[in-house]
Amino acid sequence: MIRSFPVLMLILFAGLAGAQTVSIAEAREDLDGDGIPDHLGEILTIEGVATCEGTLFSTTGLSFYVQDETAGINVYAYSSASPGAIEAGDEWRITGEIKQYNGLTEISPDSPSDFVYIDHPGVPQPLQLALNQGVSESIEGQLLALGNSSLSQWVTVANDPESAGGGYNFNVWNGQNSVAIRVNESTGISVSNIGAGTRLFMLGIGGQYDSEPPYDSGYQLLPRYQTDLEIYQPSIYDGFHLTVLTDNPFAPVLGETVNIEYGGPAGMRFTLTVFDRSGRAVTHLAESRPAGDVVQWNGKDDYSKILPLGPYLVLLEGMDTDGKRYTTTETIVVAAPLN
Ligand SMILES: [Ca+2]
Ligand SMILES: [Ca+2]
Repeated sequence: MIRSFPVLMLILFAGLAGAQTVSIAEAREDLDGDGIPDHLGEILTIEGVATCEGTLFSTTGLSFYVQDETAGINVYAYSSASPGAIEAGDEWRITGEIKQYNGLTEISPDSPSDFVYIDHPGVPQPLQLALNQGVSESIEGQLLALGNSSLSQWVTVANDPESAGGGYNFNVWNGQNSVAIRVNESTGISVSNIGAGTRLFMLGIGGQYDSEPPYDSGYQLLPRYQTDLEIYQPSIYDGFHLTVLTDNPFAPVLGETVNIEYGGPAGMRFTLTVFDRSGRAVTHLAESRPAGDVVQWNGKDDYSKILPLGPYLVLLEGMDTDGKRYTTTETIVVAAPLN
């Protein structure tokens, strides 16, 4: 009897404290991998820093994102649950039901008392996406940087923004990976100066809109502010050209890569293909892309196999706005490591 008393007290205190406080990664977890949060329908408490204002992604209530060191999550609530102004950089303790909306994991408070202000540590540094990396489940809900200004590694807009359901959609090329961008009208961001070929450094929150199980696609980047779309105008020679920027020969077996720059006049579309000595196309580095770019080639073919040693021909084809075709080539040698 005596020994059980502290246990009973603990249970009582846990009850008084309300829902269990968990890390955001734990609130989001999907250990059985079915694409549905394991804690769906449960009431949990998290603590996180807001990466935008509380109403930024909603015209009627609250929709914003918070993150801790483990992960990020969407906070979604009716305006009746709002505790007042929520500023970017505020840290809050938030209690709510774990929900999912088109693949997006949410925590949904239902009264102002579900929010407890903690502090104002400021907006955390964005997570830098690597070249060729896209948005994925583990980084959904987090503030992300796409394109790296310190490396002059921009992303290129693939198509003109299209108006769709309260916002605009377009895609950008991050190296070989096409990333969907969703500009929500509620943010007030204008896309009038964005078009196919615009080069950008971007910030935004990892989002998802996928209407069908298993909710493993439809990832998007959600810019928050006009300044999250930083237009970059590098001084690239605008004559039709193809240049190998890094060491050639290179040794892919050592993890070496080669950077290839191409470009030409405004409006031209570019296709960049690597051929082996027998004239077989082994990899496609760019297909009808707008605007010049720098691509990184890892010496692998389209099936991610490292190619045999030897010379390879890189062919750049440009198609101008009148349908006139231009071509030029460079030779790149896949080599063995020196020893
Ligand atoms: Ca699950
Ligand atoms: Ca998701």
